[in-house]
Amino acid sequence: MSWHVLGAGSLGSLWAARLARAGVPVQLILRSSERLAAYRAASGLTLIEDGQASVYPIAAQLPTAATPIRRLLVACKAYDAEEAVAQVAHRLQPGAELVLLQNGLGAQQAIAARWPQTRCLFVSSTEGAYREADWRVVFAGRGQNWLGDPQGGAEPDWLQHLDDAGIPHCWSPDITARLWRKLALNCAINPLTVLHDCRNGELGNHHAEVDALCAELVQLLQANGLNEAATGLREQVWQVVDATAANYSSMHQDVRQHRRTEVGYLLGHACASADRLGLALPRLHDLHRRLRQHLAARGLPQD
Ligand code: NAD
Ligand code: KPL
Repeated sequence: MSWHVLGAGSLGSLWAARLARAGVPVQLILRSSERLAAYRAASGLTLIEDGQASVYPIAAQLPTAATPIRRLLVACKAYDAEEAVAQVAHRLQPGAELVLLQNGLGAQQAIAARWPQTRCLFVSSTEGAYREADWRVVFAGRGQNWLGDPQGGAEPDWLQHLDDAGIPHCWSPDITARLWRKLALNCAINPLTVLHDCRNGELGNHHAEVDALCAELVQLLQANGLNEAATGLREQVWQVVDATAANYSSMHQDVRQHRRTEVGYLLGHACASADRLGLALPRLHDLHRRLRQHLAARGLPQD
């Protein structure tokens, strides 16, 4: 059975190239005939690993193609994911599997609720990739992919494809908690690096601010019934800050390159969840307000 990959950006290309070279059938779904023509002119996807470039002439099609979809890897940004799935929804077979690669939370739940006849699996990835140019992706950081079924279903047998393709993966029995923990880490680190215009390591100069955010994020996780995900959050935040001290966070890079951020699915999701639970988290709300102001001042979307 073919994998359809929706979103031939950084992570979508990284997954597609590795699956294709392992002999797993893959089809890319590109958003327009212009993009399809440009892709065909480039003769395929180029993946650069350890400085070595290889071209993968993976088949590509439009959302309007006639073939049915049974397994769809959704590799768009969180803010594009639902609309992108809507464009191929008429092709989804009953019981089709959607593998959702989005960071943060909110997009995955919206997709699962809108297409209840599908099985949605969520992924939390710490692999790193970026687009050097159209159809050229650099594999920038080895990591892990945690996959899980938020409904508690069993591991799919196609995890074997990921083994064959050398895509690191681990089945997570509580993927939603894992995504919440990553969201909390991102909320404690990323917005402050944007507002202070600093590398992760420089957050050491704002220790009290980070600690206070961690305390509210722990309250939020606990209020969501995620006691385990709340445990040791502050310590892990400082570990990540140390381990990535020289790096700029992904949100900082987005803002610097004038790209839309995924704030609505990180801090926005956290604040909306607190509001729904009637939980007062003034520092998190203040951070969200300051970040949105910062984005608006630069002409970037606030959600
Ligand atoms: P990206 O911007 O590089 O790629 C997204 C792709 O989706 C783009 O090529 C875009 O054109 C395409 N797209 C958007 N709408 C579409 C549509 N309607 N039809 C077809 N294609 C469409 O994004 P990315 O960096 O690969 O990130 C994807 C998700 O993975 C994000 O939620 C991100 O936070 C998460 N993530 C990324 C990395 C990374 O290193 N890049 C690491 C971990 C998690
Ligand atoms: O995931 C990250 C990001 O930059 O998005 C880290 C490195 C954990 C910082 O929050």
